[in-house]
Amino acid sequence: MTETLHGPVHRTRPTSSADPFSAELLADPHEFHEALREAGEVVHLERYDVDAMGRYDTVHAALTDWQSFESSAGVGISDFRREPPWRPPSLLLEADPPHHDAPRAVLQKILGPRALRALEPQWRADAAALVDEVLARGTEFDAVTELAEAFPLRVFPDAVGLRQEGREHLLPYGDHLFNTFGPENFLVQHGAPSLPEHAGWVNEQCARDALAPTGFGADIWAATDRGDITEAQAPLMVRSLLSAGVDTTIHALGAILAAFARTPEAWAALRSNPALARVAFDEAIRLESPVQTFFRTTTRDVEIDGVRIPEGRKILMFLGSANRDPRRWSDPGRFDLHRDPSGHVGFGMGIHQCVGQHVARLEAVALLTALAARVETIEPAGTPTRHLNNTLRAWETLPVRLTPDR
Ligand code: OVM
Repeated sequence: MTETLHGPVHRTRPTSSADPFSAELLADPHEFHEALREAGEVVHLERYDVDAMGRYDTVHAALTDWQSFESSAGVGISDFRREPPWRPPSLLLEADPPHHDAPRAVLQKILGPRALRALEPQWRADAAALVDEVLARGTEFDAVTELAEAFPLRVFPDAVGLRQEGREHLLPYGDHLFNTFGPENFLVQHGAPSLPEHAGWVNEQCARDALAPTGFGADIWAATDRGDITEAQAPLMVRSLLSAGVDTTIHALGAILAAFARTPEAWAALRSNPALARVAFDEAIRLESPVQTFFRTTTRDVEIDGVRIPEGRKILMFLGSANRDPRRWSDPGRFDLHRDPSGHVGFGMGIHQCVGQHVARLEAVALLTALAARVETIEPAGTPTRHLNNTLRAWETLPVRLTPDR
């Protein structure tokens, strides 16, 4: 910003008439992301009268400044200060300190690396069993249903302690929830009629007596006995697991499998060094950013690159664009197991950074290790199709052909 005798000079921010929630841009966002990054640090999206950030440094800085860019007004386009939220706000995602801190600390422990070590042997065995079953049925199949969905659905609901009946509600609930962070477009309208049955089932599973005596759900309720959280908070925290823990990991696995299918040299590298599974997971999250966007809301007038953003503005953070910003990443569109993807914002950054990422990473490592031990090559067996969602980058189908080890 330049000071003059008349006071500060503010630049007007660049504008865009694009609709990032249109079918066209959801299916293929990369050119739009590039235009957004080139236009400037902050770009006005005329269509929704919100501001947007697409560069890595800008997105990273805003995500780590929760005092200026709050989550409590909702991380979707809807401003909770003006419109009532469609469900009680999440105590984690849609909260800020101080309210955010106790639920966060409790979940961080329950979902942390130390706690997950107890689950790891079983999850690795489950992954091996799944891969054996899939290969016994044939070598050409849809990797979305047979692997990316099948594995999380095999291990995660059990780990939470959910009953068997009704688990089919999990995916449509999550899909609709992630649509509702965007505008009320064709995707939200399509999902709205069946929402009550899915949300009804999900909410019922959050009660203490609906959950198994052991598992993540029971662990959350045990925290009420210690007084770490209240009994009113527990069901909403279980709801967070069921909201954020299913679709996200499924689409992350889809992203990984798609990346390997189109990058045979990466599969060969993983085969000769299975320890690359961890970096492959984070590199695929960077490359595909299963969660593409979240909003923040300014709590004060902020100035970025000479542009003043008033208090109370919704800012759309393009995580997927930041994760492919050539200012930060060399050859960003390449799936490269020899780069260091750490620092990607695919899990967010700062106090809200994904509390379930160790769960997701363990699921991915277990599945990839099981596949790498049994499968020589993985290749496309047809054209994959996109599943459109206002927030998630997802595959609808991912036809693959595997060559099993002889
Ligand atoms: C929650 C929640 C829901 C959706 C996503 C998310 C990515 C959290 O209910 O806490 O984080």
